[in-house]
Amino acid sequence: MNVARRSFPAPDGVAGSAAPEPLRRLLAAGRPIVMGILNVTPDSFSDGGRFQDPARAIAQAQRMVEEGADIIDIGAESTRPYPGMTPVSADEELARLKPVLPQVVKLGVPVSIDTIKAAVAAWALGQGAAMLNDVWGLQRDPDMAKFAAASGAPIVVMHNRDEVDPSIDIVADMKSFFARSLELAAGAGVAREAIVLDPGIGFGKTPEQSMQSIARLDALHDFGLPILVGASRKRFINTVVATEPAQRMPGSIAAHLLAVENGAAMVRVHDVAETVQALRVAAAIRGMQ
Ligand code: HH2
Repeated sequence: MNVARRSFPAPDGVAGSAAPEPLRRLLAAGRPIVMGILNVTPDSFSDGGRFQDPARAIAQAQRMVEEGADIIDIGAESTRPYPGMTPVSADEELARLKPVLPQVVKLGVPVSIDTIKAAVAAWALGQGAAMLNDVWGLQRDPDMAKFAAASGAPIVVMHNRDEVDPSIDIVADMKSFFARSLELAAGAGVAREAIVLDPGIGFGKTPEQSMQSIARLDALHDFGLPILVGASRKRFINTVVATEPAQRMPGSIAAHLLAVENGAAMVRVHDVAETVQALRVAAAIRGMQ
């Protein structure tokens, strides 16, 4: 492994310098970007219910900013990659976001909106959110690609599957999924430079496939786009060391450090201070080589 090899800004073929703001500015920092997770949901797998109260949610966002988060990713529908998620209507999602998102925007760091619904994305960008995060990679809501194109906002395109299939090569599956997403994006007029790819750790994958996604992240560099990895507190960690979600911060950090070593430009995390410290120490040691 060699962190210097693929850290952003990458030398060739990666569309960082032409990316729309705030992605261009974030990538230009030349260090891994930390996205702090804010779930204003009753049922998220690790922090469900903790930040349903708007005042607590805003305080958590403020805390993550103070701890070094570069972006705050707000989600109001649990996308939990486990059985038992409850889909919510756009109205319910908006009702959860309204008392929180505009206040988080005021904190001064870019806000991304974690939604698969174009209507929710549109509202959020209207309130000052700066980035889209679609855990179905433009392949669920047919209006998402059109909206992303019209807004010009950067968008995270995440790999997902309806069914887990332990027999498939998950990296090959991801590559064909992303090829389809990029086709949809191009067809709707989304600039390629606006796109960030995400292997979707835990989504439609066995724990082994989630780990392979990080171990073989290199394969995604063929697309020449920045990569986001979100391993925070996910279930694959429990298969290595039996733990409840709240106990998985060390495993999450290990996964994110390896993801960055393998070329991730961004990591999506619950534990911002700890992750920032780990990334800085890893970079400082790399700097001694
Ligand atoms: N993971 C979750 C939600 N959104 N978005 C991206 N781009 N990548 C991810 O890996 C990802 C995501 C699931 O984690 P969390 O938000 O903590 O839980 P929940 O979806 O249950 O709210």
